[in-house]
Amino acid sequence: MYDVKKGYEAAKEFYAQYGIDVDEAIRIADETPISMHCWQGDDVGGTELKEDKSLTGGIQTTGNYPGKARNGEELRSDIEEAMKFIPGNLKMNIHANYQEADHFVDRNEIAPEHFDKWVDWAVEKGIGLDFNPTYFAHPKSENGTLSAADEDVRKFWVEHGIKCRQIGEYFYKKTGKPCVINHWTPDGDKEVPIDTLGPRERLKKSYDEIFEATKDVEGVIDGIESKVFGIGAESYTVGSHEFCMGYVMKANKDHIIMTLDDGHYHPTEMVSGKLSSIFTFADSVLLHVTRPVRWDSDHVVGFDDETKAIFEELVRMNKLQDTYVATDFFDASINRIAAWVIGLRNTRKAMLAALLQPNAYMKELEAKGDVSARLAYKEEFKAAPFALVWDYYCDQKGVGVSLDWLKDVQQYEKDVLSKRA
Ligand code: RNT
Ligand code: ZN
Repeated sequence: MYDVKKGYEAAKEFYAQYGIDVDEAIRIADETPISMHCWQGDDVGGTELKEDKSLTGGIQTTGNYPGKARNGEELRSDIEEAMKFIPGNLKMNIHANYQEADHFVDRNEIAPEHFDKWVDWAVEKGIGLDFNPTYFAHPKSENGTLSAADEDVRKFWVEHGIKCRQIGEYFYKKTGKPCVINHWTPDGDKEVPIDTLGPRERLKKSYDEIFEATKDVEGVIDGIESKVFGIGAESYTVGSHEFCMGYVMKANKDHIIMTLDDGHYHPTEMVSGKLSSIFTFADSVLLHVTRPVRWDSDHVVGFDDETKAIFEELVRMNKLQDTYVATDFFDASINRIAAWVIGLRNTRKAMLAALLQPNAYMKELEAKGDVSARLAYKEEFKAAPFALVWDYYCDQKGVGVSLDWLKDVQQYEKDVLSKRA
């Protein structure tokens, strides 16, 4: 191993030339919570006691890498293993289909106690819990959920949404940390329907009913997630971007915010390009950080241009502290723990990299109209000695410098994952 401390000292000097305080950047990146999604660990399968675990709703995991978690215990043990190598403040993000009742409980009947194993675990670790209604992978989700024309089906899912907000309040009360709930419905159509308005009016009505019935719950924030298309629903998505943005803005409630998933737009449309427009009208947003490859493929988050651009935008707008950052990817073709570690480390990396830029100075240059210097600075910093600061930070947190984590994850695979049928 190279001299990490020495590297950090050199980088600190480099950044100081541009008025950048490396330690302050580390502190902010370290304290900003990232909500780590549980569903990477078992390909979104969930722990409900039911036979058919097939994933529907137009999302898909591909790959059949051995060793996925088969129950809540295994999943939490895998999460703990991944967490050893992820620096900084984390929350745990679970889905309603990760309930652990000792018998089958349908989605409209879930209750706080069905999640007590997660709650006890989170409390013991001192971390917050976020939540997601599971409006998919269910026999009643085949012809729409919250927008269904069948009134019994629509009501069933409204009940599910209501239960989820009550459970969110329970998480808040138990952990002492607000619970961020994300509402995503897969509702859509393979062809453009003749009636495109009706389903949207019903989706609006359903959200209104969920929020009205639970208006007294405390400590819950609700993201409304839009999407452009899903597999099998290529032509029409009820909860489109315009629908969700319209809903959130019109609701005009502090707890109802937009969720932006960077896999949910046309391929040349970037979340980084949308954030300042949204922050013009809203106080906070929920981010689903993922990596779309040609479609909403939910590849493991990369330390790529768009991920970096998203965090640069947030830092430059001074909105990082007003953004709920959550990961959302599911790769079944590689070691699932490695997937978590790589994706979560990259998310944190992009955050730290954004903080290690001469943002204040570039703003000054821009205000003066010196656009040539602005570009020169922007480009120069792409090759700044960021990795030296990142390594030092990881060293300080004891999460493994560079690729130190890899051999431990491989060992865990040998000792634990490979023994699972
Ligand atoms: C689907 C959405 C949604 C899901 C999770 C599992 O396209 O991104 O957020 O990935 O709820
Ligand atoms: Zn998402």
